[in-house]
Amino acid sequence: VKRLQAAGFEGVCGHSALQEFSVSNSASFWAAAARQRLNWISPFHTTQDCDLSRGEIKWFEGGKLNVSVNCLDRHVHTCPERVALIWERDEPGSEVKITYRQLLEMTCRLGNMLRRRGVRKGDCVTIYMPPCPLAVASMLACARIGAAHNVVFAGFSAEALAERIRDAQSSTVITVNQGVRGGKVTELKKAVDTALQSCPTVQQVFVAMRTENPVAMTARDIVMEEEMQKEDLVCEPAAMDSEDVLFLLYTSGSTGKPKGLVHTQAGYLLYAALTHKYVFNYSDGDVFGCVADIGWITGHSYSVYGPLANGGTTVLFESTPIYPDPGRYWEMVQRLKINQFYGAPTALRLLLKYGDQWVHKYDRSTLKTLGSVGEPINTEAWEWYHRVVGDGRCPVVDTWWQTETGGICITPRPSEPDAEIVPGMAMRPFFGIEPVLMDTEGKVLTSNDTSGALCIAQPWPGMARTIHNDHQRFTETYCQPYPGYFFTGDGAYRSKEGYYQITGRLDDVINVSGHRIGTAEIEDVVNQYSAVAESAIIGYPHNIKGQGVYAFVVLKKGVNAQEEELSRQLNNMVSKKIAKYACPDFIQFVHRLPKTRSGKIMRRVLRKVVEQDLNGLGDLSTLDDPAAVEEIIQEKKIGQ
Ligand code: 6R9
Repeated sequence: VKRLQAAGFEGVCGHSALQEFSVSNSASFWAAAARQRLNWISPFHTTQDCDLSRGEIKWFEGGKLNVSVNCLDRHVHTCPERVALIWERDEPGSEVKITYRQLLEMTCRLGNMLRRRGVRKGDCVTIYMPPCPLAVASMLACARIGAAHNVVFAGFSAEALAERIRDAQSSTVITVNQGVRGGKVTELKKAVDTALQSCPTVQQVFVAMRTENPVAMTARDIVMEEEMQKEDLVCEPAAMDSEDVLFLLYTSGSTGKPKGLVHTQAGYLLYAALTHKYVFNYSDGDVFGCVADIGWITGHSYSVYGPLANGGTTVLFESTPIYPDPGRYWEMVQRLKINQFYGAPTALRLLLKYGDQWVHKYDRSTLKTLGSVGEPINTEAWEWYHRVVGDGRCPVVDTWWQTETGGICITPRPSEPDAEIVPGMAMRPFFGIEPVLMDTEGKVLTSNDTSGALCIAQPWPGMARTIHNDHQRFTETYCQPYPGYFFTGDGAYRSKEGYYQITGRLDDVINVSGHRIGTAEIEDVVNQYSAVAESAIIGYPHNIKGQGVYAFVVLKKGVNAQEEELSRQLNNMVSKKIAKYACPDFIQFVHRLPKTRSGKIMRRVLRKVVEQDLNGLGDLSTLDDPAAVEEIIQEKKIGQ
C-alpha cells in the first residue's frame, strides 16, 4: 500500500491490486490522484466528506482551483501550438484546428465579455449550440469566471429549451444563428426566440455566426464574434472552491420533469481526466474522436473536459454518421488520423446495414481503441465494430456510465491494456468504483452468476452532487431506494468470473438511439392534446434505434377524429415540445388501458404486448378488467 501511495499508482502492481487499493483506501487513492493530476490554487484539506444515505457528497474541501486553467493555461505553458480541438464540420474536408493557445485566447475573450456584460460567479449561462470551438470556449469561459453552464442539446425543441432555461434561472443564453447538420440548416436562433417568449429572466443572447445567413436580431441579441473582438486576451481566472457548481445538465428521469443534475469542479474534472486516460489508453499526441454531441454528458466528459484536462487533441463532430454517405466516420478517421474512436451502438447498427465496403474504403490503421457508450451493445454490432472497423486489432471498450456518474464507471480495460474482454460486457469497475447488485428485497447479492439492481457502494469524485433546486428528488431517486448505496436505475448481470453486463433500465426511462427519455415525459405531451383522455408510452426493441416508442392512446368520449390525422398531430406535438427522436413509431388508439384495481396502468403488460411475448404476460389477477388486454392484443399495430 505504501508503495502504491508513494508511486502515485501509475503502472504499478497491475490492475487488480490497484483497483482493490482504490476501493479500500479510496481517500488516499483520490487524494494522490488529485494532487498529481490537477493544478491547485490552494490545496484541499479534506479529501472526502460524504454521506451517501443523505446524498451529501463533498470532495477535496478547502481546495481552490480553476477548471479552465487546468484545461488550458497549464498546457499553453508547455505546448502552446498543440492542437486542442479539431472541429469536424458538417462538410467533410472542411475541418478547423484550434491550438491550445488559440483556445485559451477565445476563452479569455469570452470570459471578459461575459464578465463585462454582468455575468457573475454563481450565475448559470445556458448554451444552445452544436459542437464547435465557440461552444467549448463558452463552457470554459463560464468555468473561468465561476459561472455554471447549462448546455442544452441543439436538437431539443424551443419548448424543451425554454423549460431548461427557466429551471436553471439563466439570464444569459449563448447560441448560433443557424446550425448545419447532415447538409441541412437548422434554425437555432429562431428556436431561442420562441423559447424566450416564456423565459422572462433572460436579458441577453449572444449569437455566434455559424453560417453567413443573417437572422432577425432583437434588442437583447448581441453578435458574439464582434463583441469578443473588443475584449482583452487575458482573463483573470476565478479561484473556485472544489464544490462550487461547474455545470448543470438536464436528463430524463422516470417522472415528467427533466432533472438538472449538478456537477462540481474538482471531483468531476479529476474523474473525467482519469477515466479518459486509462479507459482509452490515451497517450500524448493521440487524436481522440468522440462523436457525441456536447449537449450530452458524453460530450462534456469525453469531447471537452477529459481530453482537455489531459492536454489531448479532441474532435468536435458536427455531422451525422451517414452524411454525405455511410463512410463518413471512417473517412474522418483516415483524414484526421484518429487514434481512439468513441461512439454509440445505434450508429453502428445503422452503419453495419450499409455493408462493409464503406469501412474498407478507408485507412483505419491509426485506430487503437474503439469505445461504445449510451446503451447496451448487441453482439452483432460489437462483432462488426471489432472485426470490420478495428480489423480485429483494436480492443472494443463497452463503457457503462450515466449523466449522474460524471464519467465511465464500468469498462473492460481500466489501465490494463491486455485484459480479457468478453463481447457485449462492460466487464470491470473503474478505480474507486464498487458495484453491487441488489435483490428485490434490498439485500446485497454476494454470489456471482446472478442479476440484480445495479448500485454503487461508495461515493466517487465524479458523481453528481444534487438535482438543481430539488435535493429531495436527488435523495429519493438515488439514495433512498437502497439506503447507503447509490442506485443507478439500471439492472446488471454479474458473470461467474465476476464481470458485469448491463441489462437495461429498471424504471420508466427508455433509450432511443442512445437518447435517454422518460416515458412520462412523452405521455405528458400526448395527454395535453385536447382529444386525448390518457396515454401510455412504452419502449419496444428496435433493431437500429435500440428502443422505439410505442404509444397507446385513449381518446375522450365523443371524439370522432380520423386516426391518421390525429397521429400526425400527436407526432408534431411531441417533436415540437421535446424533440424528433421522442416521436412514437406506432400510435395505437384503444378504448381503455389495462389498469390495476388501484388505477395504475399496467405497463408491464403493455410492454409484453408490444414485445409480442403473450406467454410472458404474467399475473393478470390484479387487473381491473381483463378484457382490456384482449382488445389491445387484437388491435396491436406492431408485428402484423
Ligand atoms: C453516458 C450516458 C445513461 C443510461 C444508463 C444506461 C444506458 C449507458 C451503457 C448503457 C448499457 C452501456 N447506458 N451506457 N447501457 N451499456 N455501455 O449515456 O449517459 O444519457 O445519462 O444515459 O444509458 O441505461 O443508465 P445518459
